[in-house]
Amino acid sequence: MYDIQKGYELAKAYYKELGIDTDEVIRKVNDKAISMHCWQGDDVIGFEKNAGSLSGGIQTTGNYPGRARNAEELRADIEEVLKYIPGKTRLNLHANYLEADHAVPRNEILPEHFANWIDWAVEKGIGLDFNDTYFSHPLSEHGTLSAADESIRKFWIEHGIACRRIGGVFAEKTGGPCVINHWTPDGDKEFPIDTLSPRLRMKDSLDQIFEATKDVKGVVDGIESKLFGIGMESYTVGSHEFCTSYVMSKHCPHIIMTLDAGHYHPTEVVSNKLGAIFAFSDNVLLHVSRPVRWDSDHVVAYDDETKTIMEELVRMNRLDATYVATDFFDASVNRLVAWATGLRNVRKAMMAAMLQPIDALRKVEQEGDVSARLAMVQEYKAGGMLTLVWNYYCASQNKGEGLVWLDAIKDYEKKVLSARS
Ligand code: RNT
Ligand code: ZN
Repeated sequence: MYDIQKGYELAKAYYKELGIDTDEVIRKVNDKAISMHCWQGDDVIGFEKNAGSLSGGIQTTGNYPGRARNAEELRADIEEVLKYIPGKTRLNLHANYLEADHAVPRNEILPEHFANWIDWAVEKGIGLDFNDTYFSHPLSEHGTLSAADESIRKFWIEHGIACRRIGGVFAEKTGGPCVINHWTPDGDKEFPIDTLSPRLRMKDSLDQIFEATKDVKGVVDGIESKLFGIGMESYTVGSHEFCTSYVMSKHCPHIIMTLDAGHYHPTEVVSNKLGAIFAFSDNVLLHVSRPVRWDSDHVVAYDDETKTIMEELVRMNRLDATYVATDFFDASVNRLVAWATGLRNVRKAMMAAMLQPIDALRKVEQEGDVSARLAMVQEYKAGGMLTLVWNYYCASQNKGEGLVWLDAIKDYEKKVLSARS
């Protein structure tokens, strides 16, 4: 490896000329929390005693050996992968990752079913976020919060209520806030005759959940929209317009929009929406993901969209106002490599956004010098000396510069993962 310290000094001098303090950038990048999704570790299966197969229009493909089969294995994998993910990392749990020695109906889940997760998170100093699980369940096949069958809808309202109560305990025990994401797969393969009634029911269900849990403290609620799911290609109850309208109509600081990078038309991008949403909302929850032709939940790449999302947030000065969470599931590669690659990419994109002379760019724009704006934006696109700063940052955090971490995870695969059937 080249001299990392020397490389950093050179980069520091380069960025200083652009008016950028790299030490300050590193501090900011390191302090920004990213909520790492637990479900990359076991292909979104979870640990319910009566767990069925994954449903709800989402799919995990691949059967790479070494999947975590229980919560202990998942926690061990998370501990391992966190060694190679620099910066503040939270853990994002789904309701179906509960631990109990018997099958627990989803509307009866309690904080005690997450006691091991809470103890572990407190011990490690990791913040916990949460998700209701409205999929992979026999009662979710004909709608959940929008179900026409009132007893089924009630069941899922009770699930939502139970989840907000659990989130409140997460916040209290781990020093919140706990961000809960509310996503329902409800939809239809064909275009329905009645597109309004399911939405009125969904609206009422969400209202009931919030009303019944208004005493819960420390919870932030993201409402996640979607364009379509597999098997529900024609109609989604929780569409972008529905969720945007719901959030905006509530005028409630803790109810915010969740924007998943994979949930829009192929030419529609989240980076292009953020500015409009921040004109009306103080906070946003991001699901950083990567769609390939459809909402395929590929591992987050260091691609234009991930970089542009971070650029937008940094330039608008809204990164702190954004809850950043990852959401992808790839079972075709080593699951820890997938996690580390995706999480490192998110943080690297943040760093890249901060290593640009934003004040100078803003100045030429304000002066109306559109030619200089064009030339400057292109000049800094190549990334300057990003890798030199990134490697120094990873090395100084002892999180593996370059690809050092890859060998370490391969070693874990040999020693631990390969022993799993
Ligand atoms: C599905 C949504 C949702 C899920 C997780 C597992 O399309 O993106 O966020 O990925 O709840
Ligand atoms: Zn998502």
